Amino acid sequence: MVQLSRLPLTASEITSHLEGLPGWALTRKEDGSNLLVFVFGTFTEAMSFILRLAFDAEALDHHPELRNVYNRVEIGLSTHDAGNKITALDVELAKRIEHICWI
Ligand code: H2B
Repeated sequence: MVQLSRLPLTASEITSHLEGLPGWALTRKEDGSNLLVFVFGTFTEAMSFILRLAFDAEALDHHPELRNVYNRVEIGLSTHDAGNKITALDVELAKRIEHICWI
């Protein structure tokens, strides 16, 4: 099991991590969530992506907020234990999601 801090990151730490995660943005500042939207070719492709990322979420014991409409997948990241702020766990999951995404 990966041990990562569940302490909220500072605004400058988040900004610096986001530099290495193009497309990700801090979009809902009131709860600290990070949101990324992926648009796939088909519904089946979007569902395959969700299923694939479930393995990384389980491996980290850290679970994204997911929303799917047809070929579109929205991913929200925050750490509940840290008052829904962004922590190193969110950054790690975002990096793993980037790694597995094929579009
Ligand atoms: N997912 C997210 N996004 N935030 C959490 O704080 C969290 C989680 N906590 N998945 C985990 C599970 C916690 O409930 C277990 C007990 O480790």
